[in-house]
Formats: sequence, structure tokens, C-alpha cells
Amino acid sequence: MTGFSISEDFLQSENAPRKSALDEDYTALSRSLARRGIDSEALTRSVMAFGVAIPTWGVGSGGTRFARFPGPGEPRHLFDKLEDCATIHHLARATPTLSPHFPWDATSDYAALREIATGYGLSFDAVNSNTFQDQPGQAHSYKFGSLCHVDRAVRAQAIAHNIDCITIGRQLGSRALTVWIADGSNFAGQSNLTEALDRYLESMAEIYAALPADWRVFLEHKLYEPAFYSTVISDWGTSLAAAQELGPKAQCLVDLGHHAPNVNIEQIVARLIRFGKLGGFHFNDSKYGDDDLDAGSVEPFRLFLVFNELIDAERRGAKGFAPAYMLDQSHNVTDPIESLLQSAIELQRAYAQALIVDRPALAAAQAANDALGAHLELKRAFTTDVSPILAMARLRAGGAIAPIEIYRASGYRKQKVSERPQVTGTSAGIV
Ligand code: RM4
Ligand code: MN
Ligand code: MN
Repeated sequence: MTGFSISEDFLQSENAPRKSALDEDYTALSRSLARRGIDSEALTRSVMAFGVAIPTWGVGSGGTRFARFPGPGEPRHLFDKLEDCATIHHLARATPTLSPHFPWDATSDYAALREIATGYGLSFDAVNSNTFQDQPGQAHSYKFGSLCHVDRAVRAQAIAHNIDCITIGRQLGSRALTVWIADGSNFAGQSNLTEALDRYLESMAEIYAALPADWRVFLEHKLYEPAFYSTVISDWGTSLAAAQELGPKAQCLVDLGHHAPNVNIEQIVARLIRFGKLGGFHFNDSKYGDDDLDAGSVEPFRLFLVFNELIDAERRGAKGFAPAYMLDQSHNVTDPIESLLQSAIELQRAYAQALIVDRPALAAAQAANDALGAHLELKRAFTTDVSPILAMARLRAGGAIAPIEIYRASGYRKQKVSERPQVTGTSAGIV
């Protein structure tokens, strides 16, 4: 890091006074878990191995459709973003990967970028294309769509951009491309619903053909956008059908906010796993729709139920099961670093809780049609406070016992305010 970073000495001096309370809590929890036949050491190791990618834009402030209120000392460019991502990983040890978006993260030397990231202990997960905004100097506009546009030239431009993303991703060591398109229509009758999907499949087939042998492409569905009447890849059904038609390297990505309210997302996850087509997740939370709230902040039980399906799949060795995890949320009123720290911890919490479900007991209750008994097995895991396991996992991995408290005490943000004079029109964050 060129600027201020949280030193090892500082971290240790902050962890030290918290250590004996943690040891006590960890021992007490280990004993109570042991009575349930759960090995807390194995659980801690599993949590230590869990990681979720940060989208590079996530460390900037987001906004609503009406305004963006930039946070103090927010990143001005890609290298500031990397610095913030490194700080998050340093403290929580749960975010070892980055998920870049292009052209937002475009730079002239990707080998150098990869080297800097490696220096921070970070590597690259799925790359994301962006054909939902026009870029300066672009030949064709995406106003009426990209991969599904009626004009072949616009589609060709969008296809070429996705292929560029693969080329960049190869240099970064990534092995997947996530494609989310805003294509759709604003009025009934505006678009031929069948032909729009045909054009998507045709465009995606060209992108698919450019995938290296060990790459996957993730198709991200989304029900709506403001002012939309229809989106082309509206739901998991369309996404699954498209992934099946494209071939084995195509899988579906579930963004938790991209469904109608109250849809049973955990069941969608189970269905996609069943067909070997679950590619990964964009984690966030929502109250109404694509709110992009912090993961686990509104419906932690739903998050747990999603992880319950993931552990169930892992335990039975489901075919083609290797989901990629990314956070995809917008931080409007919080320090994005704090939100991302907390969100990564909430994912680990749901993961740990899903790991301690007594699966034989659950299966027995299900087989006996003991509806409440089965439910209580899940509730027993969900209501277990696994915080000491999570804190111990962080500590053993070299992180912070209390990441947000320690982050605040470090004065990191204050330092960045002076190091990063505010630039107007910064691209950090999305509106
Ligand atoms: C979309 C979708 C994509 C994300 C963009 C910024 O709603 O979730 O995954 O890349 O927002
Ligand atoms: Mn998303
Ligand atoms: Mn979204």
C-alpha cells in the first residue's frame, strides 16, 4: 500500500485485550456443540476456508435513482479500490477475491494489476461485463438493448465487449464471466418477446464459443428494472433454459434481489443444483425488490435457508456443484468498508449455522412426516449463536476479533480523507 494501512502491530494490540473473553466464549460454545456431536474445531476450519468476492465498485458509495452522496475519502480509482478491498480482507479474512466490472475497472496493464492484487493477498473471481450503460466514444448506444438489440451491429458490439472481458479475465487469472443485461422492453408490444430471446441465445452462443476450456459463464436473471415492462432474462426458468441450450459451461447466477417479493429463493437454488446449473450468487438483502441492502440485514433466516441447500448439496456431492460467491449490494449511508465487513461475516454466519444442522435427524424427521420436528432441527441450528466460532476463525487466519470496532479505532477512513482529495464525478459506486 502506498498510503496508510492498518498495521499488524495495531491489529494485535487491539486483539490482545479481547482474546480472553473470546477464549471463554469459544470454550463454552465448543462444549455445548460437543453435546450435539459437533466438533467446533472442524467448524472453525470450515469457516476459515469460506470466502466471498467483493465487487470492486462496492467499496465506493452507491446511490438511489435520484442521488449519490459520496462518502469521505472514497476510492478515486481502481488502485484505491484495491487498497480498500485489501483492508477488508485483512480484518475479516473472508474476502480473498475480487470480482471486477468492465469497463469500470479498465486499466492499461492487467499483469501489473494482478501483481498488485497478489501483493495484497487477493486474487480475481468472475469478471462482469457491462452492456447496460453507454461508454464515452462508443459507436452504438445500448438505449434499446445490447445482446438482444434488434440491430445486429449493436449486438456485435456487446458480444465483442464480453469477449474482451474474457481476454482481460484470463490475464487476471479469473475463470468465469458473469453476464447481466438490462435488455427488455418498456411497453407492451414494444418487443417481440420470442425474437428478443432468440437474439440473446444467438449472441450468447458467440460469447460461449470464446470461453477457454476451463471457464464458465454465469447467466444472471432479473425480473425488472424501473420503468420496465419486461426483461429478456427475467427469471430462473429462462436462465436455466438458456444455460441448458448453451452447454455445460453455462450456469445460472442467483442474485438474491432479482426476484418477485416472497419468492422461495432457497427452492430455486435447490432446483438449479438439481440440474447441475447453479453457477453462483450475488449476495445482498432486500425488502421489496432489487434494494441491494446489506446481506443478512433484513432476512437472515432466508440467507440461512439458502446456505442450508448449499450444504445439503455439498454433503451429497451434487454434480457440477461449485458455486461462486460475490457480494452485490449498494452502500448509500454507511461506510462501504464497514458494510462489506459485516456482510461477509453474515455470510459466514449463515454458512456455519447451515453446517451445524443435524442432517441425519432432519432426514429422519422428514421421513417420519414430522413437520414440526424437521422445522425445529433447522431452527436449532439457526438460533445457535456461532459468533465465537466466527471470531476465532478470523483470529486464527490473522484477522480481527472485532473487525468493525478495530477498523473504527484505526482511523483508516480519516487517513484516506487526507490521502484521497475528493474528485468530482468519481466513478466509484453506482447510482
Ligand atoms: C444489476 C445486477 C448486476 C450488477 C449491476 C451493477 O442489478 O445485479 O449483477 O453488476 O446491477
Ligand atoms: Mn447482481
Ligand atoms: Mn442487482
